[in-house]
Amino acid sequence: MIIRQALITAIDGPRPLAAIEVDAGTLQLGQNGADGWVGTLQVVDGATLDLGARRMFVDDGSVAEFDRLSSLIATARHGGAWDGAGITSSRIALDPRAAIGLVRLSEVGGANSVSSSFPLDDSALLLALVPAGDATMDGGVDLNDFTSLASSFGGPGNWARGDFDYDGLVGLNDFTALAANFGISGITSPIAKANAAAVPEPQLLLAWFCGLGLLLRTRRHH
Ligand SMILES: [Ca+2]
Ligand SMILES: [Ca+2]
Repeated sequence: MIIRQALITAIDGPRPLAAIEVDAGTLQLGQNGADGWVGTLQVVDGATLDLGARRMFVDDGSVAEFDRLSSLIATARHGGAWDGAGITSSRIALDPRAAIGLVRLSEVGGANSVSSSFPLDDSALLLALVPAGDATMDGGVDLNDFTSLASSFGGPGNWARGDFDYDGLVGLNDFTALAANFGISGITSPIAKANAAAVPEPQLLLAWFCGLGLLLRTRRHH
């Protein structure tokens, strides 16, 4: 079953769909935070999918699908203004700390870490409204997220590895986004939260940042 714009009201329920295809304008999904599950997600150039507060699982976990969704989020993000076409959430205007995270479930603990009534496997993709910096998609920004970013810092990456501005690289802008939200939780919690890491002191965060700088310099010199 393929759902197009004309059937917008029909899809606003928790049922699996073969595909969502946004052909024009903006398709706004429910604001109630329910889950969605689709085989593939198509948004043509210039059209917009507004996820609201909804988690969206995409069964097609191919690299091509991941990259396509990633670039749709990047165009919607539009340098942080979140006013472009593509995949976005109108909730970000209400809470600028938020962003759309995109991960493969295998990157965040696997399908078993997600409580959902839909059939999920580890290769499925998840899009959800989370705080910028929340690499682990558990709704909070803490030491675990920093560790993900630090391990890819200065190189290529995706959301789960610390690329929060969708430019394909893990760098200073991504660290800044994480640092700005460090210690917050509770915007949404797409993934069952593991034991919460203790919130470090600000000076410790500064020490980490200095460590990152050293790491980057060391890599450049080799
Ligand atoms: Ca997190
Ligand atoms: Ca980046």
